Amino acid sequence: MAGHGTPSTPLAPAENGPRSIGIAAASWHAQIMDSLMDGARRAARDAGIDDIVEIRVPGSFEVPIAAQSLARATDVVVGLGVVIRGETPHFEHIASAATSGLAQVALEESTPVGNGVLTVNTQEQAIARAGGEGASEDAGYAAAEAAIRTYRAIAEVRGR
Ligand code: RBF
Repeated sequence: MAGHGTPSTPLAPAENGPRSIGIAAASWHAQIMDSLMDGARRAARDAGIDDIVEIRVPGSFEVPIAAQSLARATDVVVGLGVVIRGETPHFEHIASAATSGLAQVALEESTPVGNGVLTVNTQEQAIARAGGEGASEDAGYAAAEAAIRTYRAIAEVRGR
């Protein structure tokens, strides 16, 4: 999956970029979460954003409410979580609450929100996508980058 459709120019500071970013992060699967958070912080740094506000919540189900709070205080938001099908009996409910909740926050708060909630079948898949050593994808970075690039794209139209 990684590589297809990903932005081709590296993320760098920009005039019209966001000045602040909120990271709303779940706590389940702590080590994988650490990698996702490192990725989101790295994207912020690459984009020249110093103002990083983080909220830690128990699970991915709670990520959207934290994202909403952050959307009222920061220019862009990224939601991070790991939901593993095999270990979560009500996987579909948590995964869809997190995903649709983040989409709802973006529209209701008019704030770009990146979706970095991994919904996977196994822990190995989550590790492969979380951007740690040997991972094929860097989902925390990619989600933060998406929010930052969306902010800039919208700013260009607003500046017309
Ligand atoms: N939250 C996650 O972020 N990832 C999970 O894989 C996950 N699995 C769960 C499995 C069970 C059986 C339960 C009860 C909760 C799980 N949660 C998980 C927590 C969920 O997102 C939420 O915090 C709780 O349901 C409380 O609202």
